[in-house]
Order: sequence, then C-alpha cells, then structure tokens
Amino acid sequence: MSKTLRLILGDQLNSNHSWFKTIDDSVTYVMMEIRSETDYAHHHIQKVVGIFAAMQEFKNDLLSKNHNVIYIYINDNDNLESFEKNIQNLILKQNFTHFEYQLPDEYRVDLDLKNLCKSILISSSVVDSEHFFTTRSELGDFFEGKKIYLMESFYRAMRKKHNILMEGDKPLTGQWNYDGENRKKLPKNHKSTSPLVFNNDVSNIYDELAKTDVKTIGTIDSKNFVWPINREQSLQLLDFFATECLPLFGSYQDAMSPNEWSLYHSRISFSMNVKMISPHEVIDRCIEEWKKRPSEIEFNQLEGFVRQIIGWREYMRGIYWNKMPEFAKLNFFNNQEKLPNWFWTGKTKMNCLKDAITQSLNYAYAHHIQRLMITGNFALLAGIHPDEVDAWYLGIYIDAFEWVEITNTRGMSQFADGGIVATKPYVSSASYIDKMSHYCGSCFYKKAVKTGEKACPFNSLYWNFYDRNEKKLGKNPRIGMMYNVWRKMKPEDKTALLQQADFYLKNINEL
Ligand code: FAD
Ligand code: DLZ
Ligand code: SF4
Repeated sequence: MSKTLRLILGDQLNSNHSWFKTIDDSVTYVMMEIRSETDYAHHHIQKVVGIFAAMQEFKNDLLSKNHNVIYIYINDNDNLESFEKNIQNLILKQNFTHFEYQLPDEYRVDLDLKNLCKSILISSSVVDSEHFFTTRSELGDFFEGKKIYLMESFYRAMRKKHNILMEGDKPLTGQWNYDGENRKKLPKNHKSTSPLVFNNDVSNIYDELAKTDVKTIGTIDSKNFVWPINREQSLQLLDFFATECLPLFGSYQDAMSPNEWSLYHSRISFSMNVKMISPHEVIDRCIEEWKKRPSEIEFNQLEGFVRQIIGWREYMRGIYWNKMPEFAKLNFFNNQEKLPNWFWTGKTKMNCLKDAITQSLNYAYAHHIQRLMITGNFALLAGIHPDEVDAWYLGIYIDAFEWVEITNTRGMSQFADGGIVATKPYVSSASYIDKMSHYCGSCFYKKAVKTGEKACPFNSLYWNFYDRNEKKLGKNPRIGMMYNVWRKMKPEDKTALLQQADFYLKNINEL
C-alpha cells in the first residue's frame, strides 16, 4: 500500500492549499518545531512563540478535519531537530513510500530539501505553495536583459495581468501612482485608531521554549499575545484594517510618531508571510471596502496599499529568487562596522532610534518607514556591515523571513546591491526625520545643529556618508544635487562636519 508523507513548514499554513481539499488516509502531514529553524537567527521571542502557536493551531485544524498529522514538539525526545533528519527518521520507521513538500520561500531550505530528496530511497515531488501572485522566476523573465529592475513597471504589469483596479488596459481613474499624496506628517495631537490586538494565551509554548537554550531577543506577555495565531484572527485583523485604517493608510504611510507603534498600518505581514491568509484575499477585502464607502475612502489610500502587496511584496520575492545566493554577500560600500550595543536595548539618547528600537523589542514590529528611515538609515550612515544589519532585521521582526527581509534590508535599505532594488541610497539628515515625525521636539539632540554640543548625529553622519562614498555615488544623477552642495561648502565647515561624524562613530555606543 502506498503511504505519502507531506511536509508543512512553519510559514506554509495555507488551509486553502489544494493538498487539503481531499481527506486521504494514505497521506500523513508532518510539522515540526526544530532547532535548525529557531537557531539560524536570534529571533524575537514573539516570532518563535507566534510561529509555534500558529503551527499548533494549524495542526489542530487539520486534525479536526480528519487529516493524519504528525506534530513534533520542540522538546519531544525523538525530535532530531532538522527537517532532513526528522523526515529520514519517519520514512524509515513508518515505511512511507513517497515524500512531498511545497516550494519553500527560503533558499537555504530549498537547497536542503532538494538534497534530502536526492538522498532518500523513496520517490518525491514538490508542489507550489499556492500563495503568491507570481512564480519564482516571473520577475526575472519580466526584466530579462535589463540592468535596472524598476518596481513601478513591474507593478503596472501586475495590475494589468491580474486586472486589479483597471478599466480595460488603462488604470482606473487614469493615474497609476498616488505616491505624491501619500507623504503626510500626522497633525500635532492627532490620535490614531487604537490597534486591534489579540489576547492569546501562549504561555504553554513559552514555558516549553524556556526549557530549551534557544536564544531569543525582546519581550513577550505570553498570557496576552497580541499577534493573530490562526486564520480566523488573521481575517479579523484584515477586517479591522479595511474598516478602520484603510481610510487614512495612504496619507500617513510614511508618518512616524512616538508611542504610536502601528498608526494606520495593517500589521498583516505576519499573517500573510506564514500564509494564514493570501495576498489575493487581502487585496479583495480592501477593494470591497473601498467600493462600499467610496465617499469615505479616497482612491489614493487604496492604491497605496494595493501597491505594497502586488507591487513591493511580489517584486521583493522575484528579486530574491533572481539574485540569490549571490545577493546575500553583496556589500557595495564595503561597510565593515558592528551595530552599536543599543540596537538590542533601545538605550540611546536619540529619540527616533530609541522609539523605533524599543517598540521593536516590545512588539516584534516597526512599520516600514521606521525600518527604512530610522534604524536602516542610521546603520547605513554609520557604515555597519550588511551581515550585521541583516541578522538584526531577520531576528527582530515577527514577519521576518529571508526572501522579504534580505531584499528589503541589504537591497532597499543598505544599498549593498549597488542599486538593484533602489535607485539611490535611502539616507537622510535630521530634516527629513523631523518633516515626517514628532520625534525631534523632545530629543536630547538638536535637529538643526550640525556640529558641536548636542548636534543631531544624523546631520554630520549624513555628509560623512556622501564624502566617504563619493567615488561610488558621485556620478549617480539622482544624487548630483547633494554633491553640488557638498562641493560648494566652505572647507572649514566640511572639516567640522567630518570631525563631528568621526567623534560620533568612535563613540557610537554612547550615542
Ligand atoms: P503595511 O504598511 O500595512 O503594508 C501592507 C503590506 O504590504 C505588508 O504587510 C507587506 O506584506 C507589504 N509590503 C509593504 N512594504 C513592503 C516591502 N518593502 N517589501 C515587501 N512587502 C511590503 N517585510 C516583511 O514582510 N518581512 C520583513 O522581514 C521585512 N523586513 C524589512 C526590512 C527593512 C529594512 C525594510 C525597510 C522593510 C522591511 N519589510 C519587511 C517591508 C515592510 O516594512 C513590512 O512589510 C511592513 O512594515 C509590515 O507591516 P504591515 O503589515 O503593517 O505593513
Ligand atoms: C522561523 C521559524 C522558526 C523560528 N521555527 C520554525 C520551526 O520550528 N519549524 C518550522 O517548520 N518553521 C519554523 N520557522 C519558519 C522557517 O524558518 C521557514 O519555514 C523557512 O525559513 C522557509 O521559509
Ligand atoms: Fe532623531 Fe536627531 Fe531628531 Fe533626535 S534630533 S529625534 S536623533 S533626528
């Protein structure tokens, strides 16, 4: 009799996958909590607990539908702690005759599973994860022969191909892009909608983890875990976003404010990345809400959100599969420094960094512009090695999986790819941070001061970055203006800025 073993990874919790459409007694699913996955980064405790909780909920759901499931817990005696070893062991002990898995999202796991299939003596096959709009190779094919991979042209092609917000082959409303309307600062004293959080009791999982020596970062309230851990909660969060946050999403998507950890963002990335919900249903729900309330939800709010999902998210995945494994080694600026210690504590006098890091430690979450223009901006200005920056981002965020983390971090944020993802480095001085946030007013440092006592570190580090990298960036047409300003600056002002930057870099742990 044939016996099939099917592997479900911790980020493949897609209950709508065609695997589950029929109940077949000859098929057994296996899910496993293993050290190879808990230990490849120092993950945030909420990320490990959240993934284990979501895996266990998924397993319970499969069991309730009468599927056969083997679930290996982190402290099980016979847990061999890697996908390969556990699978080999099961094949041997339970006489499986066929092995199947879904295409993984990570290069490392993809390679491991391919090798596993070569090493086992039974037949094997791989199926799609049935989650994304695009295949792994679609972006590579789209940009075949091109040097620049412009997100905007990919996004427009996606809108056309999937007929999203289109009228024939023209964009609905006649305009593709509303970015210009989506850069507002929050008005003073504006109070955003309180985020919907859950009160999941995940203390059992937390207690089991505490028995291991898995190293984690950040904090957790394991009796009131705020993140969704199943499909039902993920749909509730999506509903909350569509009804409460979408009406202002676009306007304030680049805004930052102290003590407001998610503003009008959806916080749907964890649910989507572990596939409890699909990007298709996220888009559909938002378009449905916009159609219901056309006078309350302006088109730019909706378009800004759709762009993130069918544009940026799919684009990053395509870049990943097109450029790995070389991408993980790129270091365009040859940056070599270590991250300052306060990236793990939030204990810095710089208000913007203190806020972004502290909330990341408390919630395993920061919204995009905090990741890009606060922590990422600082790391790039300070010349931190991209391996260090990647390791931090891969660990700290609940939604961090390499395909979307490394492309955003090494590519978009650190420009370590030399301009595949971004056309110029995302760096700024204090003026941009002040324009988009309410951080500077109550900061120890003074936003308008460039050198001397209490000068905001972003100011001198900014010019130091351009000076240091002039050979690599001087000819970039998008940065020409900054170099003109730098070249025209009085020599004594330039020297003072560079000395100030040097002082800050030498004392980076005390900032
Ligand atoms: P919203 O602002 O509500 O946006 C909606 C959705 O759009 C997100 O859930 C996400 O799926 C998608 N999206 C938005 N921007 C991007 C983007 N640049 N790339 C891919 N998808 C995007 N996102 C991750 O999912 N995992 C990561 O590990 C990750 N690491 C990042 C590291 C850096 C340095 C930067 C600058 C960005 C990173 N992002 C990552 C992208 C983005 O910041 C997060 O997707 C977003 O903050 C998640 O919060 P949200 O669901 O509230 O997003
Ligand atoms: C991130 C993660 C963690 C912390 N733990 C597990 C685990 O124990 N078991 C599992 O199947 N998956 C886990 N994951 C998610 C995997 O790392 C992810 O499936 C791969 O990186 C492929 O994207
Ligand atoms: Fe950040 Fe500088 Fe503003 Fe302080 S003054 S919050 S360090 S940008």
